[in-house]
Amino acid sequence: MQIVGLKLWQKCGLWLFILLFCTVTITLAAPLRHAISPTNIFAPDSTPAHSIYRLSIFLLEVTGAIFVIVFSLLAYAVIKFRKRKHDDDSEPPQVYGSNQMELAWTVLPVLIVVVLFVSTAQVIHRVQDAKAPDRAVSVTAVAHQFWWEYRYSQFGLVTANELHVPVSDSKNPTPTYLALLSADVDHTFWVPRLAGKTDLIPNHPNTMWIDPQETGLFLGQCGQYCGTQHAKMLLRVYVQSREDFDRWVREQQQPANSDPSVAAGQALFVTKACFACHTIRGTIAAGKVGPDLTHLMSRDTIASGALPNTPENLRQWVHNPNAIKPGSLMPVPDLSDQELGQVTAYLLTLH
Ligand code: HEC
Ligand SMILES: [Cu+2]
Repeated sequence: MQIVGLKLWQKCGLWLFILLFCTVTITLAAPLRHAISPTNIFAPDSTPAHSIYRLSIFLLEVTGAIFVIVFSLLAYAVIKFRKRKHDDDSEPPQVYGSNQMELAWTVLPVLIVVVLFVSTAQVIHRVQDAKAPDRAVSVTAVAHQFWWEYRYSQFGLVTANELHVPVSDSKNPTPTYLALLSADVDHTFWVPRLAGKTDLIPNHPNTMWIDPQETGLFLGQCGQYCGTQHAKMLLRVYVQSREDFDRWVREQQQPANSDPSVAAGQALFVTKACFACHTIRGTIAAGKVGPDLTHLMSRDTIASGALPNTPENLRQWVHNPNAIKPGSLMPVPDLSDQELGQVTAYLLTLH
């Protein structure tokens, strides 16, 4: 095949590029479904995510087919009718007013758009209007700058940053319905393997649901720029077997441990004003500005997934939250080294 105006090495380069592009695309796309990315949108694990995944594959197929047809016709015309050496430079025959063709290129695209619209509307309806079965777990998720509060009213417990839900099997579905609220600005709940994005808007309750079919940890991220530490407002969803979930609920329902050996730290929690922002159930601390710390040590991470929950990190955090999350809404506490040790020791008993 000849491409006019290009030198031999340029032609070879062009073909090589096309070949390479195709190979890379195909090899990347094949294992995409199974890639072990915890936020892989091509590995859905919950009904809403499955519906969205199937819809996007359908849309990709339709638009991919259009691309291949249009591109092949274009390539055919460009190559077949290219300028040749012995052309006489006269104007080719001009064609005007073909009703058939004009109808075809108006009606076909309209039909395609209608099909895409209807299939999208169906998925939105199926996800949005699904009724919660009786066995559903309901959780109120409240987004704060820059962390998540989870209220399980039916179990009388509150936790933060790590959402626990039971696994749902298709014969006996136990989906989790989330009421989404915001304490300040607009945030978005987005765990790609479980569902699409839904915003948490002040004074405008939204809802969404998930029915994860596998146990494990599913990760996500606040999907809406909500302030300086938006990037460290991570989502962690722990999907557990029913027994594990029930055990977790029972543990979380307990009031906080009270360990006399850390009384000094517990007293500092009050005198240093921590209690004004944090709740520790079973003590006088009932603040609502920061995360509930009743069972702090049952969590794997602190500061909304920003750090693993280790004694060292906890100490660092209480020493200076701003060093870890600059702009975080926890003020730097005024603590001596000894007091810092005592407060941290107290926190470490909150299992
Ligand atoms: C003005 C309110 C306020 C005060 C006072 C305050 N905190 Fe906080 N605290 C917060 C906020 C808000 C967060 C969440 C920060 C984030 O993740 O962006 C937080 C997070 C934390 C966390 C991490 C919790 C988790 O699960 O991620 C710990 C531990 C903590 N605070 C301990 C303390 C201690 C100890 C004191 C007292 C020395 C204290 N806080 C004083 C508001 C406060
Ligand atoms: Cu956010």
